[in-house]
Amino acid sequence: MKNIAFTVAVLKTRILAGVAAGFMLIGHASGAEGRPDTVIADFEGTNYGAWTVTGEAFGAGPAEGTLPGQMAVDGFLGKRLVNSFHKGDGTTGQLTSPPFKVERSYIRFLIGGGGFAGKTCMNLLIDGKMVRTATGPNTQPGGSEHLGLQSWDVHEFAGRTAVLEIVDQATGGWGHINVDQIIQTDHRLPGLIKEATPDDIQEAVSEPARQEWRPQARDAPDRQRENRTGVRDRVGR
Ligand SMILES: [Ca+2]
Repeated sequence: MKNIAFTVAVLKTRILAGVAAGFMLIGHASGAEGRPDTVIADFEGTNYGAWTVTGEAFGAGPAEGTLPGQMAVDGFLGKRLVNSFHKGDGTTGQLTSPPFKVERSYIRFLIGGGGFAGKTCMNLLIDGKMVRTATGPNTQPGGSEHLGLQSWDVHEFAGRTAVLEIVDQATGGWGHINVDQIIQTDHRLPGLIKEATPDDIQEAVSEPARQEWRPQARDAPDRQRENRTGVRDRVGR
């Protein structure tokens, strides 16, 4: 009996470890009512659709990845992304979304490029007033063109009409912004596991791993291997 109890204890430990690993992997941390995510923009079209564009920096439509003279861009989803490096860092401009209704607790997106507040950024406006902003990670020479996940808690704006602005008003080094895959979701970002409750873990276990929030390297198997080991291509052109 003792051996059986010991075996059960080991199994429980292993199951819990597996649950924790799976939980971190799929990042289901909200415990919300399970409303499906909605896509605000995936920037897969050849033009910006209902978004309005000003200036030269954003080009005529989403870029197919890296632009001439730019370090290799990765971390975006699909084939295209917003990339304001058209004609280099010296150009400026702005992309503005059509109005949309805030209908989930979080707005989540991929962002990279310059890290200059107010100058290389994406802003959320409610009634014309900026209520959230985000930048890329880079303010110094070097760095990386990798897009990373960021998220805003917007539950306090539920039901309100919002507008997104993607801004490039910087002209020096890292004077550009990259954005992709903007969604509304009830799920918190992966990485907030410390806030998980037992209900969250149960939810994570009861649902299959979701694929849509694993930004993939674009195509090349060797690039995917690099991503798995955390090494990024930092070679300039
Ligand atoms: Ca995309």
